[in-house]
Amino acid sequence: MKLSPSDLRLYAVTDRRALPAGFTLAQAVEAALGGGVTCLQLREKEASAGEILTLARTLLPLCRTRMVPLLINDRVDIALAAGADGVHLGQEDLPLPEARALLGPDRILGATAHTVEEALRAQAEGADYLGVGAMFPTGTKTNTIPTSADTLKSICAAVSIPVVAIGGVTAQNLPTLSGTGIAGAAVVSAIFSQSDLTAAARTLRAAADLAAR
Ligand code: 3NM
Repeated sequence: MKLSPSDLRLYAVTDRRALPAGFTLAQAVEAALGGGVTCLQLREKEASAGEILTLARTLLPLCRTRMVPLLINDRVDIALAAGADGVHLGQEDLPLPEARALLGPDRILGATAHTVEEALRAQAEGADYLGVGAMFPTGTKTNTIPTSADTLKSICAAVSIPVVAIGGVTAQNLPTLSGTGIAGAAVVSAIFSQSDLTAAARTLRAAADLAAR
């Protein structure tokens, strides 16, 4: 699946620890997809490789039904084994050139960047899109690097690949990022910790449609 910028409009990143009681991840993802999520990243930091593979194989048909790309956090090997659409890699993960060589030209390669320099390097090394953050305070990830809307705007202007904002994004604060040039927003808790995931995704999708270029 080749990435189009509109696929990044509302990018949901999973975290089973955030789910309301009684939800399986598959149920939560199905509900979120129903609210207009356009891209899904499987990010389960405490799961084993085998568990992540099983989850990926469970989520892939749900995503395929809606033509939503499924990306795997950190693990090129699991993405390939599951037949997922690609990966998202941080600055500490497998270097992008090696990841691109393993993935081939057609799978999606996403990278995290915090500066214009990192963004340009990631683009040169084969990234299809960038995640930039943390834009707002977040309790979901520790050791985030606070990133300003000005830096986000500079990164969007410097690269030709699409950029998504991540970190503490909500439907309330997303409008403050309009005009930065983002293709969309990536969220964990603003969807996956909500009791009505479909409604939460729908509200965020409307905000993302307004804030994206
Ligand atoms: N990456 P929430 S912040 C996975 O700054 C991730 O690179 C970040 O979760 C970064 O939407 C983050 O609940 C967590 O704030 C985002």
